[in-house]
Amino acid sequence: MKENSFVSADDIRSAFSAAMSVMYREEVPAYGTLMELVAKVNDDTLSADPALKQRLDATDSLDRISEERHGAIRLGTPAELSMMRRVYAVMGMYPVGYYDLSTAGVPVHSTAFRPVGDAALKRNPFRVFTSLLRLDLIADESLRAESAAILAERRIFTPVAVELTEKAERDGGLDKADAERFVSEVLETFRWHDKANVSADMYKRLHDAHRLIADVVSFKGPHINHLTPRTLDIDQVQALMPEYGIAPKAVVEGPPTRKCPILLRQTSFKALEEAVSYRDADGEWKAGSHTARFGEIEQRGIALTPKGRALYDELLEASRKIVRPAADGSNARQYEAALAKAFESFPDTWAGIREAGLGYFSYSLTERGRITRISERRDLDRLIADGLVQFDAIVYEDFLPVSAAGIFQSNLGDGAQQDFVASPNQKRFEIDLGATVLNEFDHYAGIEATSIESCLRALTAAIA
Ligand code: OOG
Ligand code: NI
Repeated sequence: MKENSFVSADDIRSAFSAAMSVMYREEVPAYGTLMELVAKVNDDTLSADPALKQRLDATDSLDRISEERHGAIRLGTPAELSMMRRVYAVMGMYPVGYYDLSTAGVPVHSTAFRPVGDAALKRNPFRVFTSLLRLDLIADESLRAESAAILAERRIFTPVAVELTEKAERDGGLDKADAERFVSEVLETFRWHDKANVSADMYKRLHDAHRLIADVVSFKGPHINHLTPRTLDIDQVQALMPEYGIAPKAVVEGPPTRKCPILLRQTSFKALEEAVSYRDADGEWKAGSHTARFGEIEQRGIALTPKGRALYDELLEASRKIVRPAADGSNARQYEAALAKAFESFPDTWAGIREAGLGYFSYSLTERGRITRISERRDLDRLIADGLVQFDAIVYEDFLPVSAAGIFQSNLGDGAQQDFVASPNQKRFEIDLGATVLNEFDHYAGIEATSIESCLRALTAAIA
């Protein structure tokens, strides 16, 4: 088969993300309502700010601004994780970052499968935050063994999805017909099943051990548990949710509102209680309920260097020492105030963030730089001061463990929080994954270094 008859991985990812959006809106109508609200707030924000509109028009695709940026699933076994990695690869999504959620009382560790190149991100940035259940953190040995046995029995991929993944690996891609089949077969893995795999008794035991264990072990597959469109004004969407009949989580996760946004801010509406049935030993179906699925929104800012990230972590920690956000929202205002206060010491101009070495920037030639040649390489600061080079923030495309924990917690029910001993195990995760994860800091540093190098090269190039 000729290579040029293959559909690009970016196009397969786009088709997949669109199909998932349609499916999830049907499955969770409140998510459709959230999408409407996001589209409205984005429209309002753009009409009120023509400069923003112009900037986004030049750098992003305005017509796709309100589309999904990410989703999340939770897997049960190493075999599921490694097969999932191969499936995502067909869509140009690769594991970036390692997140240990055990410290936050959630027995999983995770990575984000995402497009990595600039062009791929622009075409469609859809990512899936993918967690693997850690049965090793469950104290009850017999429950652990029973869970493992239940998980070993299930098949979360359709035979055709596996076959097409192998075909894509063998041939280097999929043609149009296969790509379409691939998308609809892979979608099956993410579908909701309201008939549990387990009895009501077993569900209760799993649920009592940890709600997340029940969510992973009790069902036929790793249903998508949320999707997340991009909003241009997260505070506004958070404030308007109740008017639209959806209940927001108590606080927005991440940094406070700022002039120069950093990292990632996110919030969600609380997971809904949904009807499910359990299969009892006598084959009878018994009615019950399960709470797992929700809708989320995100707003992204600049990627921070290790130094910037350390400062972020320190300030977040400091503000949480003053006010820890209560699940019922009763101290949300105090928390916001403490957060804003703590972050006063984080520079809030792009130049200030750059000078302090807190963020990653992409450098390019100014108009003057493009028509200027210099005889030898100069210091970057000097080139900026001379008006030859300009800098733009590199957007953070990854996740934040404390925020992710907050999202997990508020959607697992606001009740008792459980403690595990912190036990990050990236080595184990990578063995189970069958690959190493890309270090996100190295990645951003590489983008920055490449942009500097190409400015210097162009400025010192011989004049043609
Ligand atoms: C994933 C939670 C993490 C985020 O946006 O930080 C996440 C989950 O609940 O499975 O999606
Ligand atoms: Ni999320």
